Amino acid sequence: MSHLRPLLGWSLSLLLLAPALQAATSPQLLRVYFHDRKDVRALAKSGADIVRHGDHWLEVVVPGDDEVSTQSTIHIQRILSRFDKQEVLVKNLDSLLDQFQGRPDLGVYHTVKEAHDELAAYAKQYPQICRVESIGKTFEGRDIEALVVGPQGAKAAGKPKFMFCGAHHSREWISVEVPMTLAKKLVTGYATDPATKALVDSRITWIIPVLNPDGTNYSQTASKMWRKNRRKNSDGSFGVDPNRNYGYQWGGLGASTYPDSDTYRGEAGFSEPETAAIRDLARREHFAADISFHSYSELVFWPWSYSDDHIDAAHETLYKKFATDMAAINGYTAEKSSDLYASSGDFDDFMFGDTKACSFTIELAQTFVPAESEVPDICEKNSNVCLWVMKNLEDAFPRMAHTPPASGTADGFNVQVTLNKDLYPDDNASSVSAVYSTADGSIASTELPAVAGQKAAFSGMIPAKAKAYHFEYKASDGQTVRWPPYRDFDAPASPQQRVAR
Ligand code: 0X9
Ligand code: ZN
Repeated sequence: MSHLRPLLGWSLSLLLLAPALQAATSPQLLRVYFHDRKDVRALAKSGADIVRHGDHWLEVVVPGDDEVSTQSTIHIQRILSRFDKQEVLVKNLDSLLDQFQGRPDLGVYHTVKEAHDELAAYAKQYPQICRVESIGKTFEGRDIEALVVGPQGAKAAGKPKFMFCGAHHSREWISVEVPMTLAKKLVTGYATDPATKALVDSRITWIIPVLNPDGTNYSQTASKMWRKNRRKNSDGSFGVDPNRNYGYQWGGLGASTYPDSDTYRGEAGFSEPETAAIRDLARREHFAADISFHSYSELVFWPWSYSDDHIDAAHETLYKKFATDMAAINGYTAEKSSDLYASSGDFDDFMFGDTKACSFTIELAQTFVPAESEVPDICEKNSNVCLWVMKNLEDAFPRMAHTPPASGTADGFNVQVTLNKDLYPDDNASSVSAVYSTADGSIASTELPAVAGQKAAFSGMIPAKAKAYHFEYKASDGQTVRWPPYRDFDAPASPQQRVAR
């Protein structure tokens, strides 16, 4: 058919599109085919919600009249008419949720209240290992609730922190279920599973199952395909897309300026309570790694979203490896977030770009609200991805590399460290301290001088009385860097083990 396109493409596509779109009072799911990625970019820019893609096709939600209207929908329709073939995959997306007709408890899905009640019950039953914290209040006065799992009070100091959240987008109900499953696994597994206990005792995990409770409640009770939050915009329309409102590279590609669009970016970066809450939390807590769950597409994304530009090669190599490892657990595909289209103001760009967290977005499932029977499997696999992140990414982007003790005497053992100039090209230090603790609990340190003729390498001997050690140096910005950030290395046990092999 491709040779006919120049003649027939436009008129044919307009004919095909017209009836479906003109009559659209319910949200529809369309599949459209493209040849030129310029059209995809234009579609993303128009504020269309592109949910899934192949090499030459993509699936897009065309909003219903009762959700968003006029301006943005007309614009989306105009761009869609450039695509030369379209299929209506789901004529009325609301009907996906007919399975919950007359079931206000939404079956296996948590309503917002059920999710928050469950977090409260965990905090009551397991106060030694979790608490509920509100990280902010929404327009409708709901708390944005987090379950903070791990040692509480003073015992929390110095532990690596992780964050897992769902429901940036209201209709993506499955994204609530994965964080809820993780919460359940951590708090109920504590008493019965030694590996879970070890993980909970050594880490702080912020679980925010419903980041956008106003929108999620609206989707669950009123307008099923609702995506955004519930801000009342200046033009009388409702909602800002929280995943276009983060203040890192806000206002660029793939985010709409139309308030009634499903991807409306808001009036300014962090104008919304949901994104401001995450901003304040993340800047305060300094997460090592995090995941934001969405649906759907079965993808694991790494930054950047805002641009086709790549992050530096050293970080990207690691991101790609981690995302691929995660995708091996849930069976999804790992890709750079902007691979099909760029979208600005999103969560993981902010988390990585501003706070340096190793941050991912996962698109769960093959539809917004999978059948109830599919939910346990999705939750099992993806909560396992969270556990993998907690186990493996406390030091995702290490500041240093360490050559383990290779030689020693009765007096001590030799160590060598190298600054990780690939990941941190600006890092410099004139010397590095090895800080060690001894059997009697005292702490001491010894200076490791630079190795002659080598770039950013330092070596020296740590005394035999050391039991555990880490390294510290003053970076060029005057900050003291500790590496590894959250733990110590164990010193070799005996002089024999310190002798060169
Ligand atoms: O558009 C979004 O915010 C996410 N997709 S969704 O269908 N759940 O709305 C994707 C976020 C990642 N960004 C890009 N792929 N550009
Ligand atoms: Zn989403």
